[in-house]
Amino acid sequence: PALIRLRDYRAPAWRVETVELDFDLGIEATELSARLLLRRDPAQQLPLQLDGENLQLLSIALDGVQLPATAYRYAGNVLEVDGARDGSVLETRVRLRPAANTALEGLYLSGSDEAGFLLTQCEAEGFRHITFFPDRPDVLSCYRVTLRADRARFPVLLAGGNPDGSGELEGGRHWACFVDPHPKPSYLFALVAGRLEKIERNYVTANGRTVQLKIWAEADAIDRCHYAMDALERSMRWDERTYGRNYDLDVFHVVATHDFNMGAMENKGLNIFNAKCLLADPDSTTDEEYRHVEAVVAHEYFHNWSGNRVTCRDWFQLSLKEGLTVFREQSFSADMNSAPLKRIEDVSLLRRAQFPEDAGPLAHPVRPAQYSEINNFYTATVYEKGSELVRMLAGALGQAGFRRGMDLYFERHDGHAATLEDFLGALGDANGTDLTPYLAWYGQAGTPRLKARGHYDAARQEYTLTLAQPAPGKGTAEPRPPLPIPVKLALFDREGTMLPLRLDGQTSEPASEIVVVLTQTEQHFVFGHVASSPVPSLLRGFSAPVILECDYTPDELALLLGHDPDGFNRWEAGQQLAVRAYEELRDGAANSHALDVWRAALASLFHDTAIDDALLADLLTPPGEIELAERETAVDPQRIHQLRQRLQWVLAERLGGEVLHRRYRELAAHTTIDMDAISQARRRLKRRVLELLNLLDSASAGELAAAQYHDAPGMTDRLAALTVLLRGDAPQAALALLDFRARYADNALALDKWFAVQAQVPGERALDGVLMLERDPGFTLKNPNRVQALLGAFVRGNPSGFHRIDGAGYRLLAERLVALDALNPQVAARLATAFNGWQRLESQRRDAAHAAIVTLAARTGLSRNLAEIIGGVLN
Ligand code: HT7
Ligand code: ZN
Repeated sequence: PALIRLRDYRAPAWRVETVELDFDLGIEATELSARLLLRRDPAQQLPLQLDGENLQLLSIALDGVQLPATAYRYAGNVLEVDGARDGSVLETRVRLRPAANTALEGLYLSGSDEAGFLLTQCEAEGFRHITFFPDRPDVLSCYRVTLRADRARFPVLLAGGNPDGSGELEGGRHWACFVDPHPKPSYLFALVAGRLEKIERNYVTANGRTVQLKIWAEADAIDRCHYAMDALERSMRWDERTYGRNYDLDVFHVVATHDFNMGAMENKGLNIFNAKCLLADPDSTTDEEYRHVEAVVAHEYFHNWSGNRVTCRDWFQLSLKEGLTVFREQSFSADMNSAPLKRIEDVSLLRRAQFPEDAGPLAHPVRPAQYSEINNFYTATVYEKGSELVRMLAGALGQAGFRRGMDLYFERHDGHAATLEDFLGALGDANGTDLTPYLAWYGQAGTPRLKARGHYDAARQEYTLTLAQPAPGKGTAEPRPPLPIPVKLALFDREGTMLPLRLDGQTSEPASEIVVVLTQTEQHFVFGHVASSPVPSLLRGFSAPVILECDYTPDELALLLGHDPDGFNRWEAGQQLAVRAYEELRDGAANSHALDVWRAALASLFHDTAIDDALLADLLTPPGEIELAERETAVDPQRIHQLRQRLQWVLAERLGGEVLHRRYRELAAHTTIDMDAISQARRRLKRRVLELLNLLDSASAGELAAAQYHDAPGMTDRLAALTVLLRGDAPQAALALLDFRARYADNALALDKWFAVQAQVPGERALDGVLMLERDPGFTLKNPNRVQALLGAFVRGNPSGFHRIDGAGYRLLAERLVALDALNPQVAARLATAFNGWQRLESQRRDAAHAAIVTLAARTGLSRNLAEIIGGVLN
C-alpha cells in the first residue's frame, strides 16, 4: 500500500471557507447535500480534488449549474472536478447506508435498527465517508449543519456548534440547525440523532459565558451520567485556573454510545464517548474505572483548546494535540487525586504498553515519518511517550515559564493548524530559550538508556555522578545527536536523610532536589560538601522516559524504598528490588540477598501506619508479567508467570498468614461504598492483601472472597472477590460467576467484566474458556467493547494463557482477526498488535507465532489497517 510521508507535505491547493450540510436522516439510507465555498491557493495550479470513500453520488453542481458526467471523475476515492475557480461553490448530494456501516467510521448506527441512534466518527479520515471534502486537518472551515428526520424515530437532533433554530416539517418530520463560529477541520465534525435522554447543568465560565452542559445517553444509562457531569465541571474550572482557557460555545454536548472504536472523541461542542469512559455508578463501576472516566472526560474537554482551537497541520503532528492533552489530563488528575499514585499509574502504563511497542518491529517516533494507515498511529508512543516529552519541556521551563509558553502558543496559533516546531518555538520564545534540542526526541524511535554511576571522594567530600547515554545511533546509518535528558535527583545519607545539594561552581543556596540535564554522550556532575558516601535517588518522578541503569546494591534500594519522600521513586526502588529478587529466583541463586532485603523492607512498611493504603498496595505489587518479559531474550510467558507467583508467595509467607488475615479483617470492617480517597485506598489494599492470602492459603482466601463477593457494596469489591475466586480455582467460583452473569445480564459494561475476568485467568486452560465464552449469546464480534473484553483481555492481559506452547493462542487470534477485519478494520488492527514481540519468544513459541502470522499475512483481501500491522510485526 502507498506510504504517506511527512517530507512530502504540501499546503492545500484548495481550501473550504464555509460548509453547509443538509442531512435527511434515516437508518437504512441517509441523504445529504454539501455546499462548499472554495478558495484556491493562487500559487498552485492543481485541479480541484476532494476525498470521498464509498459515497453514492446523486448529483453535483458547480456555481449553480449541474455538471455533466464529462466534467468530473470519481475514482480511487478521489473526486476531481473541472472548472472550479477561487470563490466557486460546489454542491454535491450523496446517499449513505448507516445501518450497514460496521466499521464505525463515518455515519453509523449504534444499537439496534429499532431502538438505536445515529452518530458519526470522523477522526482521522471519517469525514470522507460522509461527503466529498478535502479531508485533511489543515483545511479549516465554518460549518452550518441542518438535520431533518422523522420526529418519533429521531426526537433528538444534535450537531457541533451553537443551535440556530429548529422546527416542524410535514409528515411528522422535524429539523434543527447548528452553526459553529469557530473554523474547524473536518475531523471535528459530528452529529447525533435518535432517542436519547439527557441530564443538564448551567456553567458560567470565568470570562462570564453561560454554557449549557448536556450529557446524553440511552434511557437505561442516563442515571449513570452524574459522575461525568461533575468531572466535566471540575475539568472546565481547572483549565480556567491552570491555563486561563475558557469554553467558547453556548452549549457543550456529551453523548454516550456502546459502539465506539476508541475511548472518546473531542468533536467541537459535541464530544462522543464510548460508554465505558463515561458511565459510572458504584454497582457496576470499579474505583479504577471511576478515575478513568474522570480522566477521559477531562482529556476530551481539554482538547477544546489543545487540538480544536489549535489543531494539527497534518497527521504526523498528531502528538501535538494528543501528547499535550494527555499531559494536561495527567496534571489535572494528579491535582484531583494523589499525585504520586497517578504518576505510578501513568509510568506503569508507559512501561506496559509503550516500552514494548518502542522495543519491537512496530516502533516509531512520536512524530512518525511515514504511514500507510493513519488509524494505526493512535499509539501509546504518540499518546503516552508524547506526554512524557511535554512533561520534560514543562519541567525545563518551570511552572510559570510553561504557562507563559502555553499562553503564547494559544495566542499565536489560535484558529490555525500547527506543527511541533510551532509548539516548541512558542514555548521557547516566551521564555527566551531554545528548546529545539528536544525536537530530537520527536524524531527517533526506541527507549533511550541512561547509565548512572556514582563515585565518592571522602578526602574531598565530593560526590561525582556520571551520567551517560550510550552512543546514540550506533549501528544505524545516520548518527543521531545525543538527547537532552533531564534527571531530577536527590542524595541521601546512609540513615535515609536527604542531603543539601550544591553543584560545583553553583552559587545559589543548596537545595534538597535538583535537576541536571544530560546533553552530551557522557557528563560528570560534581557535588561538594558531601559528608559521607551518599545514595542517589535518580530520575525522581520519572523525569525522563528512559531506562535507567544504575548499580544499586539491594540495601541501597531498600533505603530508598524506606525513606524517599518522592512517592514515585520510593515505589520505583521497590520495583527494582523486586526485579532483582525475581532474577535471583529465576537463576536459582542459593543465597537470595535481594529477595531477603525486598521482603524484609516490605514487611516493615506493612506495619508503618504513616503510609497511605493505596501506596502500600502498589509497593506490595511486583512489576507485571509484561514488564518482566521485556528484560528477557527468550521469553517463556508461563515460566515468567510461575516465577512471579513464587515471588509473591515468598512475600506473603514473610508477612505471614495471620498478619494478612488480621489486616484483611481490619480493612473489611471499614468497607463502605464511599468514593473518597481513603475509602478507595482501603479497597485497593484489601484486594492486594486478599490476593496475597490467596497464594498462601487459597481455601481460607476463597471463603473470605466468597463472603466479600456476596456482601460487596459495589463493583470494586465484587470484581476483586470474583477475580480471587477464579484465580484460586475456588469451589465457590462457579456460583459467583453464575450470579454475576444473571445480575448484570442487562448491563453491557458490567457484562464486559464478566468476559474479561474469565479470559484473564492465567494458564493453559484459559483458551478453552475463551472458546466457550465465544458461544455465550452475549458475545459478538460487532461490538468493540465486547471484543476487547474477551479477545483483547485474553491476548493482551493473559500472557501465560495466550502464549501456549502449542501455538493454539496464536492460531485463535489469527482466525478471529480475519473475521473481525471484515467487520471493523480499526479494531482488528489494534488487536493484531498483540503479535508484537513474537521475535523475542523462546524458539517453540516463536515458530508457532510466526507460522500463524505468515498464514494470516497470506490471506487476500485484508484491510489496509490490518495489512500494515501484520506486515510490520513480520519485519
Ligand atoms: N482524538 C480521539 C481519537 C479517536 C479516534 C481515532 C481513530 C479512530 C477512532 C477514533 N475515535 C477517537 C481520541 C482522543 O485522543 O481524544
Ligand atoms: Zn486525545
